[in-house]
Amino acid sequence: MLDIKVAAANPPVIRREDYREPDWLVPDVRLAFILDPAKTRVSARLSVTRNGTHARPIRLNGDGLAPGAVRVDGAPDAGWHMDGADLIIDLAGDTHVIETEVEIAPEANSQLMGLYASGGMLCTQCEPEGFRRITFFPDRPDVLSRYSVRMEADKARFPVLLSNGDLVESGDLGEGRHFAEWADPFLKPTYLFALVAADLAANVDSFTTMSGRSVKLAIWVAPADLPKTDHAMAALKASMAWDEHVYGREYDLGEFNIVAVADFNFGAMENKSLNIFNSRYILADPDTATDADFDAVAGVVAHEYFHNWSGNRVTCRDWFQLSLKEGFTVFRDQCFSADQGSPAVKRIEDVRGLRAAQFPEDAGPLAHPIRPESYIEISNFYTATVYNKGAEVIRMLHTLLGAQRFRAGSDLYFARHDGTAATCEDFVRAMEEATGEDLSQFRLWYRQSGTPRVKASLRHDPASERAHLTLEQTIPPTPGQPDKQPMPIPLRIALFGERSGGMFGEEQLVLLGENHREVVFDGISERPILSINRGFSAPVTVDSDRSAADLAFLSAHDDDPFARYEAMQQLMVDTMVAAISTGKADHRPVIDAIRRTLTDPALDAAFIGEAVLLPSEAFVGDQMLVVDPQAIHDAREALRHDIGVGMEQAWRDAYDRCRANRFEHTPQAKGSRRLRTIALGYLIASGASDGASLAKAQFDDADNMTDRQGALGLLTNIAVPETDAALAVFYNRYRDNGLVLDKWFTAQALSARADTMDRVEELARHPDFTLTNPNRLRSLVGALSANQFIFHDRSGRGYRFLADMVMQIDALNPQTAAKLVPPLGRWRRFGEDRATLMRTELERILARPNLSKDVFEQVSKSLG
Ligand code: B3K
Ligand code: ZN
Repeated sequence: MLDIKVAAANPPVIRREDYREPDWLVPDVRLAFILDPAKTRVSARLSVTRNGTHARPIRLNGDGLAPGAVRVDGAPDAGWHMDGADLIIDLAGDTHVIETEVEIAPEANSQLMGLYASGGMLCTQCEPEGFRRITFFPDRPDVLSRYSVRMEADKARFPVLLSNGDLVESGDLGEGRHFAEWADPFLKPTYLFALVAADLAANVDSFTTMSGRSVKLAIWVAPADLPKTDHAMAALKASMAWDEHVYGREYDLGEFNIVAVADFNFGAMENKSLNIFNSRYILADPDTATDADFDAVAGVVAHEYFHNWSGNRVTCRDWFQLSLKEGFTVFRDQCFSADQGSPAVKRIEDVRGLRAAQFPEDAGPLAHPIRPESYIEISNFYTATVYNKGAEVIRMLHTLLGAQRFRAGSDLYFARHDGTAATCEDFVRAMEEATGEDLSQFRLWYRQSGTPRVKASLRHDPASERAHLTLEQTIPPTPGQPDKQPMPIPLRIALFGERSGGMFGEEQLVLLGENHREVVFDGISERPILSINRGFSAPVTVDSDRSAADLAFLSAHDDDPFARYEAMQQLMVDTMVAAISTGKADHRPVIDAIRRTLTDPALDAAFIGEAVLLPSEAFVGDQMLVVDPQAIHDAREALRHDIGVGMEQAWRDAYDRCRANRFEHTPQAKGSRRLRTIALGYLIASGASDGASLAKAQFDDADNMTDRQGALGLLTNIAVPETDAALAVFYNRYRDNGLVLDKWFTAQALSARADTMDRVEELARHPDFTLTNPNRLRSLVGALSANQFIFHDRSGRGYRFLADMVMQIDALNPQTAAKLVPPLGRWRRFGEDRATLMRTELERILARPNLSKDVFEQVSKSLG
């Protein structure tokens, strides 16, 4: 395969407003693959039709392809030429048949886009623009085709040949070769095409749909991994039932295949009826996967399955509409997971994720609306904003319309746009028309970037028994958007009586649609305490004038579990920020609130675990004007120490209470495991002399990965002899399991120990470290940049390390390299010394010749 490098100097900018319908459509395509890792021959037969009245030629996108043969209606001397990497053909009539042949080398494909080799198998990844690395085609999501695919391969090496749709025929070809032919009856864009040639075994099961059809389900993995696929299979069946029950959506083909691969740029891919997964989101058993891993497997399996309707049956017109399928599908998978387990804990986890990944994006140089206006490289826009803020926007619609009316809207959307490529506007319009609601102002959520801030202050007038709530919204300027219009912000609000502890009346849904609004509450007979943005009803930051005592009150009395958690978080953040800015720390209110939560018999362990956990150092940094990583670390450690010392016995009791003899995969047992390691963390923070030995004992005795990894994480954070012993045991036990070895790298990269940077640099030279496996890269490089205290060390070593990595990885895999850039782009949030060091590294990257457009876009925008 030719490797055509895009000159990064001036890559073109693609704009949403420039959208134009495709000039040519491809209703039918036949692909034939003669598969071989070193040299695969791809023959394509495209039936094309002119779209509208125009005289323009057809543009078939290519990336690194050289046309071997080009025929039009069977004639070999067609008039064609190359325009850059694309093949252009002049066509006289309105319908033609184009045939092309190319050769590609999957084993040389280090980008993991297109057809590539991973662990001895061949597989594809086409979203967003990988199909053009396989064959010449109008590679855009609004060209929908019916596919038939023929594969030929060596039978011993690749006994399993899969593609989209139904298997039509298969058989032997002699000389150790065989073939398979697949046909997909559903129209689909290129990005949903997939094939797999592999030597794998399947966990096979079936699901009977609501109309009584039986669907064959298969999860394909290496034979030794089969026992680790039961959880994914159960999640798949539960997702299929859930989508029928909650959205009325039934699966539409006779089979559904999932294939797990070790080298994958992200989580998984929803190719029609042939999902391809990063193996970390399929394989799970108690010995190798934590409870969080189990949940992630179920969540991603559900997400990809739900795409069959929100993404595949109705796809995106262009890549600016990405949130149409991603935001909606994340919302769907979040609701599914909430229904399967604890809705309160799921909501807390999702909001924590949003705040950790999306809020900083919205506050930095890469901020963009959930429907971006322009891009250089679309792969850079698979972001927390498009996915997670996108999901919050759909959730707000759900809140505003109510479940029933939302369902009427989604029914209309699916009915109206089935089999087509749609837009975000189509979705909003369907919601509007099905419910009669005017969503004009709501559309601003699609256009404006930045996290709105809502200032809330409550005034009580005892004489009139009235409370006045003043709400003000501001939306900070973001790149390209200096001024903002007020957005409609749905806020679930309640007032509690300080003395009685009870709620006044019912919770209200207040829509803040203007810059300033006043809400009056009558019959407020005692001093009220404000509970606002309950359930995190809007993705905003609330500034309120609630005192530590008010927050402590809510943390004990609020009936909304999210609000209760939130009050505790706010109390903790306020305490740390006050300690940093005044130099004086009053830890008492936090300790008292934690004690009350820990010993409240009405609360379950999973919720308690979330509530008593301190916000991360990064989150505290996000609340400050200038991030001072050292001061934040010191303040948080001091608070952790005092919580540990002040409640040592309570932590010991909780630790003992949560001890189990045997692993069970139940919500209760899971909650206990979570709380147990958190309790142990506080015991260690207290400086208790037996902390390290308790952790080592937990590590040694664990019969599951949650306890083992929990203990390892605590031990790697402290300088004790037990640390290296545990790391060595862990390494030797799991050295042949890539996914678990990732945990070993991550635990060390997340450590707060002074020698962490030395270790990370050493680990980058470890024989098990590789630049070609994205999971391994993220486990070391991604984890380091999430470690605020170490990454932002004054020396700039962390920045230099990251920049070196980005440059090395870019030469192999631009998409994954570009994903590592954003932490350096946060330089404006830090003091001058750090900002200069970070900028220097960004400039060093930018100066590198042959930079991909992926990294160019991230770095140039980060420099601003
Ligand atoms: N749709 C894919 C993501 C593709 C990312 C390409 N850079 C997985 C998902 O969101 O379900
Ligand atoms: Zn998705």
